[in-house]
Amino acid sequence: FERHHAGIPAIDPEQHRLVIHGLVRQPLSFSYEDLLAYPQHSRVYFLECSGNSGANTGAVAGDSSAAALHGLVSGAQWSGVLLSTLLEEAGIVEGATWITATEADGASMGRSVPLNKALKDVFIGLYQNGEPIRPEQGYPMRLFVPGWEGNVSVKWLSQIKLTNAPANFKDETSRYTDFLADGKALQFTYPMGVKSVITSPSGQMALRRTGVHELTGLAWSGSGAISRVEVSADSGRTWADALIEGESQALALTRFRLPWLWEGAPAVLQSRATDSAGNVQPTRSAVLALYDAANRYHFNGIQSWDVSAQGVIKNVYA
Ligand SMILES: Nc1nc2c(c(=O)[nH]1)N[C@H]1C(S)=C(S)[C@@H](COP(=O)(O)O)O[C@H]1N2
Ligand SMILES: [Mo]
Repeated sequence: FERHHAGIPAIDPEQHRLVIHGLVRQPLSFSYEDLLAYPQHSRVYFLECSGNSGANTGAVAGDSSAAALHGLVSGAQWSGVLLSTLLEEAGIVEGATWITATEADGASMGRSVPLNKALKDVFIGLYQNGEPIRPEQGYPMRLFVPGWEGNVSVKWLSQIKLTNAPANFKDETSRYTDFLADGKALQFTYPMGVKSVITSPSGQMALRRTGVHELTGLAWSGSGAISRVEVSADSGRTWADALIEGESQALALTRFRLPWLWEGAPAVLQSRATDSAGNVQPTRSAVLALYDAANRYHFNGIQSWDVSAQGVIKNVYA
């Protein structure tokens, strides 16, 4: 998927610079060519917009597909230069506790990241699936912040400033904050919650015959690897463990499967993921109880697909 707030800028990689400044011993400026010469770090990660699945916070369950409801997420192999490598070269000055990242598109986007996360696994993304990242994904370079809400992975990255406080950019005050029922809002809610969705069969698909069908879907978490996915065909009364495909990797999309015998009766299909930190995907009503009705961000409630006796599948609140 792609998400941009002000279109896709055409950036000449020869002219573009990444400047690292602020609380560093030596401010540095890097061209695209400069960064290509550094050791490249590669990992498979998911990237999810915090608005993903937000439609299911609405009062009425829309008749939508899995892609329309939950498709603001991608999984890819990302490669680039670890920020820790560049910060080591710049020299972090005592007292620096945050980095703030800003960009070269017209969106006036900026995000703040605590320095401990920045030094842990954040990198300057240069390649996606082995090719230079597409203009839509931030060519020539983007910040990539594994497991955290997609908005923090600032595309068309041009500046990183080390500071002793978050900048409180508009994207962390008027937007990307989560409204609570008491009129306050949560700021800096970075990791994406544990989530799963059955992608087949799913909304707007149909079962054309009775018999055994494979239930399959994707699970992911911003707090670790997926350790378990359970599936229910009776609206959460009983659950069975799904098979997790391959070795589940931290902060990456994980495929699950389970055979299911459909004998033609109405059913409600659900999946519930658990991550390696012990977080269990909550029900829709449990998530809604945490926030104000207007909140659309960080919705990770269990998805329910209604299967009619005719085999027609629809999004439903169960
Ligand atoms: N400079 C810039 N960075 C940006 C954005 C943007 O509009 N401008 N959109 C953000 C949002 S809201 C998300 S969800 C991710 C989406 O990344 P993708 O387009 O590669 O999927 O990029 C983030 N980084
Ligand atoms: Mo987003």
